[in-house]
Amino acid sequence: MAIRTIDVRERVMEKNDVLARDIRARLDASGVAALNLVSSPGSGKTLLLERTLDALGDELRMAVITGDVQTQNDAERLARHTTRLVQAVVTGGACHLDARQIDNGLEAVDLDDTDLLFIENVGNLVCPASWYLGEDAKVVVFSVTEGEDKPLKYPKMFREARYAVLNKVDLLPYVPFDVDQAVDCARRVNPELEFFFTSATTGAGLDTWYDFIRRVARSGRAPVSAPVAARAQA
Ligand SMILES: Nc1nc2c(ncn2[C@@H]2O[C@H](COP(=O)(O)OP(=O)(O)OP(=O)(O)O)[C@@H](O)[C@H]2O)c(=O)[nH]1
Ligand SMILES: [Mg+2]
Repeated sequence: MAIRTIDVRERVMEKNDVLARDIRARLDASGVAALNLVSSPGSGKTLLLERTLDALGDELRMAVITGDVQTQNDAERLARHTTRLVQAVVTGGACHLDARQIDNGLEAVDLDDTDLLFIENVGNLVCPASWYLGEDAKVVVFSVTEGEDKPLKYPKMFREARYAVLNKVDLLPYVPFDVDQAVDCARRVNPELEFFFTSATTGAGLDTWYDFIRRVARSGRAPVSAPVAARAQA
């Protein structure tokens, strides 16, 4: 008898990418840029978004979809910094967001009344790298307490990202962390990576980040990474 093997994972990913491209088309039609923030747990994604909503909420129309494995804590935190709806996705154990969840989240977002969509992915440096959500770009956030070699240990995430935020620079006097070495590790994996150096607590480096967010929101697009571009066009 012939044996038929089905690569379930591949099929699931294909289905995801089809839906993600549909999301991308809808975002494009409304001129909405989307940034997908990815990181290990606790690098500072939510605090960075809280600060961004505070700083730019009067000038830009920003929508947020935030994913967590179990709680809605991040959505509740973010909702205190915007008058707009913050969509919470509880993945119930899954270590990443997928396009279906973004599609559901967008049902409540008026894209014609939006300049920029932020997606805060589940804190995990592995799984979210494989999932295209229709974003313009992944922004990988990592912090000075995590070690310089994270890009080499989790290369897929740093390859998929177009932007890297090195956060918690306020802690540099207290931890042995070599910034040049970290940047070098990241650029060895992805020479295209554009860096921001921030402290979401003190505010250091945030003006440069805000200028970038303004540019992305006003142009309705952000330069994409090569892997994301390939998936968007497949
Ligand atoms: N010192 C310092 N602490 C920070 C900075 N940014 C975030 N934190 C702290 O780091 C902890 C985690 O921050 P979050 O913003 O919750 O991190 P996250 O990436 O959203 O975490 P998950 O959603 O669980 O993956 C909190 O206690 C923050 O106050 C920073 O720039 N400097
Ligand atoms: Mg968070």
